[in-house]
Amino acid sequence: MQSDGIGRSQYSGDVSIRTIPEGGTNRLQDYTRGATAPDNHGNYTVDYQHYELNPVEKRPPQPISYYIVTDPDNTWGDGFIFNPNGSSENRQTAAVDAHYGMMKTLDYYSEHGHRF
Ligand SMILES: [Ca+2]
Repeated sequence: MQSDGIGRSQYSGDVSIRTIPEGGTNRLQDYTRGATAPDNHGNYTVDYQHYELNPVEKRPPQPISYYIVTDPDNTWGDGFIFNPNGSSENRQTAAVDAHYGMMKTLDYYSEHGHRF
């Protein structure tokens, strides 16, 4: 399954973003661009905020856990400047910019003869 969400980005205004519905919510995952492995179905955007440091290699920090950004109503972010202490909606705004930037970057390379 697939869907198109509304992203309220900080840098590009309101944009259409590709998402995948799953389990009553939506994953910030593009079903048309990027990875094609059977369990991936396209590139996704993750939040590393709550990563844990690998105890053996604390320099540089190595993210060892993350979660894919999800949203129940498929409208993402608040469009305001990112605030690290902001609301979950505001955190989504940063994810929208990352996800939309990935979409546009892959489109650029595709249009210029590169394949991904
Ligand atoms: Ca929402």
